[in-house]
Amino acid sequence: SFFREQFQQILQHRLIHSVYQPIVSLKDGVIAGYEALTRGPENSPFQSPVRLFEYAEREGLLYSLDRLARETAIRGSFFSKGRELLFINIPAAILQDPQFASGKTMELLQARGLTPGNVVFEITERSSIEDFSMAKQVLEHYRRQGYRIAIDDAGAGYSSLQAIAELQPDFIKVDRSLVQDIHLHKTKEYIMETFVTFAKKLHIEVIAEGIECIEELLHLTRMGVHYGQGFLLGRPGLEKSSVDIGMVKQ
Ligand code: G
Ligand code: G
Ligand code: MN
Ligand code: NA
Repeated sequence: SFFREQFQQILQHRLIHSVYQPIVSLKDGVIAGYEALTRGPENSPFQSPVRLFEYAEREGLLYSLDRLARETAIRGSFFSKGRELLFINIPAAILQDPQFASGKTMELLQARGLTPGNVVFEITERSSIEDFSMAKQVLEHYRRQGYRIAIDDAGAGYSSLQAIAELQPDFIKVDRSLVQDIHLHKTKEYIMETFVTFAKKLHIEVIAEGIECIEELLHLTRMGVHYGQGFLLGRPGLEKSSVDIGMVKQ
């Protein structure tokens, strides 16, 4: 079919690229790293990563797309210093496979002057993990190699705090539905506070996603949230960002 052909072309000719969105320290505005976000060919039905990954999963091609996306993310990455982090989304289904090969990941990292310590794998909380103990084992395997782990979209899915704690993440990325207008909704504030307190005790760092306005930024900073991401701080793009938190806050 048309879709199958388009998708095969994408895999075969590597017709995807990554855009990068900054993740910023709310203390001082320093960019801690970038999240890589996959984009398909412009004006194709597969421009959106959601469409790409949904189709790949349905057609049994998730591994191929995931590998290509990770390689593309690393190849296109730019770092000013060796300490910046590259956040890469990993489909939940991949965590069910102990053989989940890192492919050429290590070589590609080295070519960029990076190590696994520079990479954070984002595991979404939205789709519930089928075999939790398997997911834990796979993540443990990654951790031993030096990669870091973030729970993505936290607060939007079905995981309990206990499940999150068991996965021993380095970061919790709180979903943008809880960030949007947080200054106007006490319930969102209480949930965020819970994440901050919980994370502090377990030495996990909190990233607030989807910050779009100053009021949200100020509120989150006052609450002691460590990092922020969102259109206010920087849109996904092809170039390094610069953020002046002082300017933003005035
Ligand atoms: O960038 P955008 O808002 O279109 O992303 C939509 C969704 O697609 C997000 O949930 C994001 O995590 C996911 N996504 C983007 N890039 C990748 C990728 O390379 N791999 C995976 N698994 N998901 C991605
Ligand atoms: O599921 P995940 O958190 O990986 O989704 C990341 C996506 O969220 C990115 O593709 C990006 O386009 C989108 N995003 C990033 N910042 C904002 C924001 O401030 N507002 C909205 N609406 N979307 C955002
Ligand atoms: Mn993400
Ligand atoms: Na997210």
